[in-house]
Amino acid sequence: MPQRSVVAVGASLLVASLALAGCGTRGGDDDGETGGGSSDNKVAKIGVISPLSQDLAALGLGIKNSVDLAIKQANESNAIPGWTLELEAGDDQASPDVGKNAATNLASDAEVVAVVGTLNSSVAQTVQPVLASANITMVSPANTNPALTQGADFATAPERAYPNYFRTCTTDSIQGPFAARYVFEKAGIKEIATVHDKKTYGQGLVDAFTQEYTKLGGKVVAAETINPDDDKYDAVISKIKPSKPGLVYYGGEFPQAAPFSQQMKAAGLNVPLMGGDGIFSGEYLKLAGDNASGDLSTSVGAPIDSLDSAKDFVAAYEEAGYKESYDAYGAYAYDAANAIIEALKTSLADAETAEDARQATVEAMSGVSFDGITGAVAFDEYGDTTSKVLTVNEVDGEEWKPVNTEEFN
Ligand code: ABU
Repeated sequence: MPQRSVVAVGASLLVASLALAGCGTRGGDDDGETGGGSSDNKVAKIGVISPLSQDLAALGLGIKNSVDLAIKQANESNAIPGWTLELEAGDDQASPDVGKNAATNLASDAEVVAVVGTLNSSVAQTVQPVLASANITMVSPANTNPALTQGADFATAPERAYPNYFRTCTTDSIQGPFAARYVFEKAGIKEIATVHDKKTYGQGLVDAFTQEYTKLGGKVVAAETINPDDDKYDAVISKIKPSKPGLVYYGGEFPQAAPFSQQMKAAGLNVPLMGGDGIFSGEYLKLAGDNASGDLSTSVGAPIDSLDSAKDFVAAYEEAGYKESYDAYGAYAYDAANAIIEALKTSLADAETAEDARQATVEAMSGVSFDGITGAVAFDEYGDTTSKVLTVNEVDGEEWKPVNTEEFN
């Protein structure tokens, strides 16, 4: 689970063997990590689009590192004979415009056949059409807004939005109600306030939570928004406080949620802040401070460190010596990369070039099905994961402690 400390780093035999495997290959990604494989091989690149800088970099770097690990392991095992896979990472800075440029750059590289990303649903909205028009497969480990797969009318008339888009995380149509049921039924909190950051993810998550919570009989006593560029929230907190909510449900990410929680408590609004997977990061713990104990988040899937299936990934990630934690989405990014690699085993088999294999990769993705480290990896008719497991986590001192893991029905 995300903790305050970064995953331990260290030199290792694995890294040494990977470095040897990389001798004689061309390239590697732009930060000098090697791809492995044979020098006679053709090259196919898997792109990453995620925030590698700015305030969501902790999550974005965990995604990039985990894809890097999957690529290195595939090359080491010669998973696709005749081909060497390389990573090409683009920094979207969590900005839709920057993300669109990163997608355009990757699409113009004929060796790019698929992309893992994005982190932010709002960034996915600008990246999806660019990659779709280039027939490049896109697999997000983190986007949870339902419209990305099922279209704007996802609640009433779902329709596949893009044939090339898939995700290994569940959606907010499940995450919001899952959180609402926990708050109303398990925590017994019958009156809450909501706050969101007006972004695609935050607003959609609060809408999904509110719909289920009120259906259950809960009352929303205040509904406010913040500006994500602000860092002082006193005005919003003073509007919420007199309504005496038992919890504040926050839609958005940790860089704003953590100071919001801290400022709530400082203003005497001593109730838990609860958010979605966008606050489930070790960075939340660092930023929210000592009074965050009791705050809650949901996260997609079961806790990674509780899964036997993820033990080898956790060990290999630590062995590889990445500076940053795999954090909330690393395991899902690793499964996303391996889903792409499974599809590439089919699409690259008879391809002359990576570009030739783009459309065949999109088509092969629908048939991908394997036991990933997060559970079964497969996609439904919209490109959504078939997994509906989520976890509620509670801040307990210096860590997020899982308190309830369940499959959503
Ligand atoms: N799923 C949480 C953060 C990423 C997003 O915008 O969907």
